[in-house]
Amino acid sequence: MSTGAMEEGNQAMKLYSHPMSSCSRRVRLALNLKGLEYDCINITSTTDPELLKVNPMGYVPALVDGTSVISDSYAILLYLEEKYPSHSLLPQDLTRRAINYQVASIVSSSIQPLQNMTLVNYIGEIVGPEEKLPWAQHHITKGFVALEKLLTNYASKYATGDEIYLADLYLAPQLDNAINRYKVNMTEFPLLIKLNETYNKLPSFQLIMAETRTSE
Ligand SMILES: N[C@@H](CCC(=O)N[C@@H](CS)C(=O)NCC(=O)O)C(=O)O
Repeated sequence: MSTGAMEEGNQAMKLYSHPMSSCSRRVRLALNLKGLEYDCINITSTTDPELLKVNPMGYVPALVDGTSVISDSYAILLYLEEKYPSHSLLPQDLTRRAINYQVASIVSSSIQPLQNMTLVNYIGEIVGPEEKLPWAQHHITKGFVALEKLLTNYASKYATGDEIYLADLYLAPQLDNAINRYKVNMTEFPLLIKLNETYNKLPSFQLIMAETRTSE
């Protein structure tokens, strides 16, 4: 049990989540890394009234921490970082910090929304089911080309150094989606493959990724 979580009137935080959601997994990885206890509420419908109360968009994740109700993984991660600074998600160096923001932004704005299952299924309906996979692969590959280049100058053990930072929390679930769900050809991305192998060896990451698999 983390001391931080206990400060809020002894109430563990609540995370509205789904095991297959890469956006939820980012937040779960951060909560684990920071050693914060939380109750995970698995949502099965985006019209669930309980979810709509905490996020009118009907998306996961959403976090309830005492009286604070926050949705959108980026807002949640920054909130957690400021409220519970132990195991910082951001490096001290300002350039490396900015690279973490950039990776987060590429994944959350230019990759994940374009391979979200709702959108991919919609593409299948309006264009044809055979277009679903090529659509997702195209958009993921475009983002990965940029990430592979960007991280060449910054990666070490992890994406931007020898510690796990925000960029890793965005990359790990996105790589998992790309490789295991959308069968993206990764031959152009040796650095991303190496990072993925590193994430897969981390017990806390393994646990969260394994839950994705068992819910499919
Ligand atoms: N920008 C939001 C995106 C949230 C989002 O797209 N969540 C997905 C799961 S990763 C979802 O709830 N999808 C359900 C749907 O598209 O109806 C975030 O980072 O939290």
